Amino acid sequence: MTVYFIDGQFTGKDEVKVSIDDRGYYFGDGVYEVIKVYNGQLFTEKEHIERLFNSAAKIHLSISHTEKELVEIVKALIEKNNLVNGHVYLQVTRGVSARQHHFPMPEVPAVLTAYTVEGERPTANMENGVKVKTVADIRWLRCDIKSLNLLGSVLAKEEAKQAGCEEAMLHRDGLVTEGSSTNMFGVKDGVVRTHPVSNLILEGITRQVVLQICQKLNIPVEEKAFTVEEAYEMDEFFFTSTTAEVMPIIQIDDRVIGNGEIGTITKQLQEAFTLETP
Ligand code: DCS
Repeated sequence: MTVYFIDGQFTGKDEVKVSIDDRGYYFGDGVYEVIKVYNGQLFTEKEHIERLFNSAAKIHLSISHTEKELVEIVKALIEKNNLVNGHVYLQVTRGVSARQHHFPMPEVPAVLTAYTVEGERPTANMENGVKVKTVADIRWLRCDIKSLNLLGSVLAKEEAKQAGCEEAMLHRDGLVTEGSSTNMFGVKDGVVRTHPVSNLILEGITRQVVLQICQKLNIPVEEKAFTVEEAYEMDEFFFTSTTAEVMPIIQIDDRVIGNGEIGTITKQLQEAFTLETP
């Protein structure tokens, strides 16, 4: 049975007790992270833990552990669960308090939950490419926070799934922002294009790794929003995330991208990304 970490203790899944009054349950009042594990080793954990603390600070939530303690807890979970390949899920909520919108007064401790999930690289999709569906981005205006409030993303992903697509490509005022749980990239005339970092997207860690790889490989990058129409006309397209890595997109709505096969730059980035992982 998977070992969980909750309320300062390691425990079996069946023994995990969550209060009905947890603010995560009532309001989605908390933040989370997903960190990938390859061959028993964490990948970019420093960046993920740092983003967790940044997200928490943006919602005025104080985590009752240090960054170092969190890494230790995560490493202990990997060991206790004998996790080889998969990911660690971490969430922190604003604690347990009778339901009222404003912050608990007096303050209550934040509740940290963490556990591991086994999973291999999505190699079939990485080799064949996937389809995405354009969906209006109805989320709030603080998408830079990795908040537990995911209803906008949940509805978008479901709409994409119903249409037989792997992911939703979100657009706001005609401009592509990101995916429901991924960052979106196009390639046009050899230039990699993606939405700039702002309140409208989550600054993905995989996005950062990919942009660093582009720099190393001398692939030009333009961090500037593009329209859905421009997306249809890209030579290549892909999305990135911790679990999806560099995922080629071969079709957006009913429009085939390029010649319907994985693009050469996408392939180059996939290969370089794999070399970065433990
Ligand atoms: N954009 C959104 C809205 C996300 O939720 C995520 C991560 C990303 C971009 C990509 O960020 P990373 O590269 O740092 O993963 N979503 C996580 C999730 O909910 N499951 O897996 C990753």
